[in-house]
Parts: sequence; C-alpha cells; structure tokens
Amino acid sequence: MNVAEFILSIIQKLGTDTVFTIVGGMAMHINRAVGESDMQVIYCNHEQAAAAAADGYAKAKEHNIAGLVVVTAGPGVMNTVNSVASAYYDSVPMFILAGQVKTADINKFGVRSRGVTETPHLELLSPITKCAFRYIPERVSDEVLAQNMAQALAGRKGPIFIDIPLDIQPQQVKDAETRLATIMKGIHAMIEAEAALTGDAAAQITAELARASRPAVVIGNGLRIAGVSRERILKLIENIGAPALFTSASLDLVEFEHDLNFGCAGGLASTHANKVMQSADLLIFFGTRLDLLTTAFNPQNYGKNAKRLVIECDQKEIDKNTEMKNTVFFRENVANVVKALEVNIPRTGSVVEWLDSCRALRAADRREEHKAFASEKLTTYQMGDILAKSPVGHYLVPTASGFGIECVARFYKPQKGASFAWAGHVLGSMGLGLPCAIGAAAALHRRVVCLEGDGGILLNVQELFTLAANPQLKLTLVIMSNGGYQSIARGQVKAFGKEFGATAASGRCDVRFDLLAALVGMSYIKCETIAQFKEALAQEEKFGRRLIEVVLEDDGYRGPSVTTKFDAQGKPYSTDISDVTWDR
Ligand SMILES: Cc1ncc(C[n+]2csc(CCOP(=O)(O)OP(=O)(O)O)c2C)c(N)n1
Ligand SMILES: [Mg+2]
Repeated sequence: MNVAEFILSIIQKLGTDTVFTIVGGMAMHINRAVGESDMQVIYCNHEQAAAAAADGYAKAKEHNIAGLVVVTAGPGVMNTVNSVASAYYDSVPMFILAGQVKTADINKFGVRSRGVTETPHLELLSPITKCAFRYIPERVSDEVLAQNMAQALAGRKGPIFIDIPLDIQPQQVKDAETRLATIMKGIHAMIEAEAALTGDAAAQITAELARASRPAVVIGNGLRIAGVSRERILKLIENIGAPALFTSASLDLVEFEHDLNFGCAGGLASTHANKVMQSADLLIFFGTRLDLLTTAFNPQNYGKNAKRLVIECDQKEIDKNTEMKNTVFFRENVANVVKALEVNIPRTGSVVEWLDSCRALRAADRREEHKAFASEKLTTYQMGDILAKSPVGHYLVPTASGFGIECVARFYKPQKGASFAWAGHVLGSMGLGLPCAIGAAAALHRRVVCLEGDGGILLNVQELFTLAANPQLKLTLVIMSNGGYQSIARGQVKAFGKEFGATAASGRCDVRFDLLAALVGMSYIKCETIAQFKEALAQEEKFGRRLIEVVLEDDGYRGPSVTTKFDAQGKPYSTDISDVTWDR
C-alpha cells in the first residue's frame, strides 16, 4: 500500500464510499488510488462543483459521513475555495485530498512562484477549514494524522484539507494494516471524546419548563448535524409538548402538518411564528447559532420577553452573543442534552391555554397567507407549495441564492418523509445547487430534485455534462426562469431606479434551456402555468432525469417581513419581528 492508498483507506474506513474529483498531474497517484478503489467515482467538470458535490453528499448522509473531493495542486485546489468555505460555514464533514508539487520543488525562497502549478495551499485553505496539513510521513506522526483527520467528524464538524507532494504519494507504507488499525482507533476515540461534552443543561431545562407558562422550543439544524435522528427530534418535541419553532435550515425536520410545528421565526417569516417567539416566557434553543439572518440582525430582540436557554457546542458562537440579556448558554453537545431529556422527560406546567392561543394564531395566519398569495400566476409561493406536495419532491436541494430562498424558506411545507438540504446555506453562493444535488443523488441512490435559478445555474452549468456521464444519477432539475438575476434587479431598481447587469436588457444573455437540455441529452419541459408544473412533476418518475423550466411570474409581493421605519427624530430603525402583517 502506498501513501495515497493509505490516506484514502482511512477516509473509506470512516464510511465514505464516493469520490468527487478532477484528475491532474500533481495528484496522479491519488487519482490512481481512487480509480483502482471500490469507491463510486464521479468525475466532475470543475473543482468548485466537485467540492460542492462532496458537500451535497455529506448533507444527504445527514452530516454523519464525510464527503470526499480529490483535486490536483494549484488551480485544482484554488477552484475548490468557494465550496470549501461554504462547507465550513455549514458544518459539513469533508476531506479535500490534494496533490502538491514534489517536495524538492516547494517554494522555500519566498518567490511568487516556484513549483510548476504550485500555490500555498495550506495558507489559502487554513481560514476556511478546521485543519489544513501536508502529509509527509516523517513529519506527521500517526497520532497527529489521526487527530487531524478526526476533526472532520469530531465536535462541530467541518472540512479538513490534506495535500500530499507528488514524490510522497507513491511511497510504500510499512506495516500499513497495523498502523491503520491504530489510527482508526485514535480517530474514533477523539470523535467520542468530543461528543462527550455535557453539563447541566438538561436539568435546567427541566426546572425551567416546570415553572414556565408560555414555553417554546427552537429546533436548530445543529440537532441534525449532531446526528440526532428525525424520530428523536420529534419525540423531544412531543415529550416537551410546547410549540416548536424552526430555522430556515431546519424547517424540514418535522412535517408541516404536525400539531406542534409553529413554523420558522425571523425577518422573513410567517406572522404566527414571530408572535409565538415574542410572546414566549421560556425559549429553549437546541442547536441554533442565533446568527444575524435567523434573528433578523438582532439576536437580543429574538425572543426578548423570554428566559432563553441556548445549547451550543462552539464557544465562539456563544461569545458572540453574550450580550443577550436573560439568557443562559450551555456549551454542550446538543445530542447529549436530547438523550438526557429522553431519560428524565421534563414536565411542562399547564400550557393548554398557551398552546390554544398559538394554534389560533397559526390558523389565522394560514388563512391570511392563502388569501394574500392566492394567484392564478406561477409565483415563488405557488412553486414552493407545488414542490412540497409533489411525490417527487422528497429530497430537495434548493439553491441558497436568489428567489429560490424565498420559495423554500418561506413556502416549502415539508410532507411526511420529505427533507431538503440547502446548497451553500450560509455562504449563499450562486451555482452550488446542481453540483450539490449531484452529490446528494450519488449518496442516496434515489431521485433528487434540484431547484436552481436561471442565473445561478450558469455558474456550474458544465456539471450537466457530469450528469450526462453518470446515467445512474436520478435528478430532476427545476429552473426558476425569470429573465436573469431578478432578486438583484429588484434591489437595484429600488435603490437606483435602474438595473445593471442583471437582465438581458442590461447585458446578460437569456438562456435557451431547451437547447441546453438537448445538448446534454436531458428531457425538457417548459411550464408556464400552475397546472403544467403540477402535471410535469406528476409525470416525473417516468423520466430518469429532466430539466423543467418554470417560467415565473412576479407580482412584486413578498409577504410579511421586518421593515425599516423612522422615529420622531428621523432615525431609521427595524420593526420588531412580531410587527409584521400580510398587508400588501
Ligand atoms: C457566486 C455569487 N456571485 C454573485 C452573487 C450575488 N447574487 C445573489 S443572487 C444573484 C442573482 C441570482 O440569479 P438567479 O439564480 O436567476 O435567481 P433570481 O434572483 O432570478 O431568483 C446574484 C448575482 C452570489 N450570491 N454568488
Ligand atoms: Mg433568475
């Protein structure tokens, strides 16, 4: 076994069975190890896409298994940067295994460029990975190797970058099997040690719940990342018996129709979720970072009338919000808190009236939503609704840029058994949808629906050729066709009265998606009405894959959201998250 095979075999032993890659000279022995392994290999057409596919793969594996991307030195590594940063922010376990120029060529002179295709990988990748290291056996002990690799899956998960110089990759590894066994033991020990992080959150939750009269729980995506299954999340909610609120990353964790699902609170939210949040006297945040987008740029205001108990494993995420009043932070593994609450099921006081008032708010809100958005037109609202109800929409990968966010974060109502994973949730990069969906399809071996914009798709349009080369991947590509960068055009027109580079009128090119589909051997259908889109999705299982172009209409109405108002002195301020209405 050589060094390339040795490192690959550690990753395989951690459960990863698929590689997303583009080959190259400086990674040639790693490429061979991959090609001769028994792993599923998807040869992509851009490294940004390969890394995004690894991200989609790990998300489809519920963050329990790491994605793997293999790239060559220099340009190969640099092309991954956008997707690696995205994976880091989304806490996605991932290995980026890269070639590097041979050790003799590595730049030790401080010149701009020395080795052929060489770049300072470690310096570039360090800020956006949990660990970036060069593997040279004499310099990296097996213990350190285990520690570095374990970090992908230990504690708050994330990407690990490893480069191996060209001359090191083919070197034979002595006692490989015995060493591998010890390394795997070390990795598992570290993952377990980090997972043990626990404290007295469960006891305090129990005590506070007994006292509270208007409690609510906030179910964050951290629960999924920590490996808590949907069944156990549901049990947690039902055991506590209080209204459950979600975030845009976690809203698929419990079906929309569940009696305790009170939606997603925040800046762009249905009004009842925000009212529940702002009227609660106790809020328990399970695995949410309380970031700016979730909290409508104001964590202090988010549940301001409640005592807040926040369970978070990352000390830095706690420190950023320590100015929040009436809030207790617990640095614990949220999975352990859930486990402890399964043993000692907390009793809420009598919350019947509170629950009834929340239910009344929700019912009124749903009626209002229906009235406000009812339309014959095919809008983002209608799309979200149709996609959620469709039999093919059970695993959805939506783009996290443009109106795709609105379509899913606000209007997707997950049915039983449905789930989604945002393509680049925190970073919000255009172009990650299609490659992420390819990764998810490779992980799940079943149909994945990808929701992309007509602008965003072009950033990784070459991945349609990756699909063409991999007929086993089942994928439905739904393109929201609205004549370009509509979300950007809207902002520009509002601010400047005109738009720049966002539509064909100002220099972009509209795409003929029928021709594009034909080029890559995909079936194609264009939907211009609600009925056509419903019918297209109903027929979808007949197709291995299809490009569905949905011509969107925008009536300009965005629904309730926090707005900017001006006080008596003319100073601007943001309205409270509970101060939102359905008024047009
Ligand atoms: C890589 C990258 N470049 C630029 C942006 C800025 N941006 C955000 S949304 C958007 C337009 C997206 O267009 P499209 O996918 O068609 O979605 P729409 O706004 O039309 O719904 C742009 C340019 C971004 N998010 N990511
Ligand atoms: Mg568009």
